[in-house]
Amino acid sequence: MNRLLRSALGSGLVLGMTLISSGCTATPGVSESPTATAQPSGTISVAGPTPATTETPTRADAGTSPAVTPTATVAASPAATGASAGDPSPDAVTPIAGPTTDAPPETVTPIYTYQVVNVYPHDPKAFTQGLAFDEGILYEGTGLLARSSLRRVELETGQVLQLHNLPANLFGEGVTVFGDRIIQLTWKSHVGLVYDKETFERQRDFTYPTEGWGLTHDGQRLIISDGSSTLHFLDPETLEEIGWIDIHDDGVPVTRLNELEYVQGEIFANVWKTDLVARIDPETGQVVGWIGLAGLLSPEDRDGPIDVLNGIAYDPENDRLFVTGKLWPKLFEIKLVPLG
Ligand SMILES: [Ca+2]
Repeated sequence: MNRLLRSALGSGLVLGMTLISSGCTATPGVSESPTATAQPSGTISVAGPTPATTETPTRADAGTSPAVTPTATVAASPAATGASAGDPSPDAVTPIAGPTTDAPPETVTPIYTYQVVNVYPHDPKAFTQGLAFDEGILYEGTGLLARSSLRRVELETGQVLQLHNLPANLFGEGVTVFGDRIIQLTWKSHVGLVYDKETFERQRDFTYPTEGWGLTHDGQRLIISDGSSTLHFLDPETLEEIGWIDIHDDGVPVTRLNELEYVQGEIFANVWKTDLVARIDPETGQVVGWIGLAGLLSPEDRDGPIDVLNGIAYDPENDRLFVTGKLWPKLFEIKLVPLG
């Protein structure tokens, strides 16, 4: 484990806050006002690599410690970050609590780091909440009130080829392309939007009871995250819920699942406020791997008001995986590299 951790840290994979040792330099963040919702005791929480110094933990599970701590990248985090549900408020900026020197837990879940294959420009004003790739084109949903949009984006240039602005009262979230339709969630409005893929004409709305965070599909079902450890499955035609699954690592719930992407039979989910992506078996809900994406942005890239990692898209035809973040100036094509 220690060898794995050292290797991970050395390669830019920065681990959960209870795993971060003195080798990690904290980057001060900005405080936010979490819209905290109590989480069940014993849930896993993961902290990212750019710790803030001003956030006050408010989690209901503070002080508890799950019996099983699952991966080298994820630690039960008694002093975990503050907000445990709800996406960032419009003025939220890069979050995360600081490192500790707690001893790392044991784990058996595989860890991956990354190799950058290509770097593309990304609109630094895009508060990315959803990302998808279809037939050579990126589709991106952005958030924030009065700034939310649906975009068709040229990968190579980052140029916005088509833009649909959401009504000012809707906070856009996850996006997926299903056939000739694009579907977009909203954060707290309980309203999903269905568009014609070509014209961006808003064809219909639908409702769901939870918050809306990430969205993808497996060809048969839409898959929605709501900020908890639960993923919901929707019928793509009726847009009604047909099932759900709880996501865990060795039995410990993994919360704050955010942007989603279905990749070769797995669901990839980035965990809000971290640089971690969970690889999830959709049949069992088990996390089968953790991807550490710390270090994608250079210090110069971080000069701007960048926010957290958020945005995974997959090109199945060419086996290309893309990631970006909220207000990030770059979008990365990466390949996964197993650690250990
Ligand atoms: Ca996605």
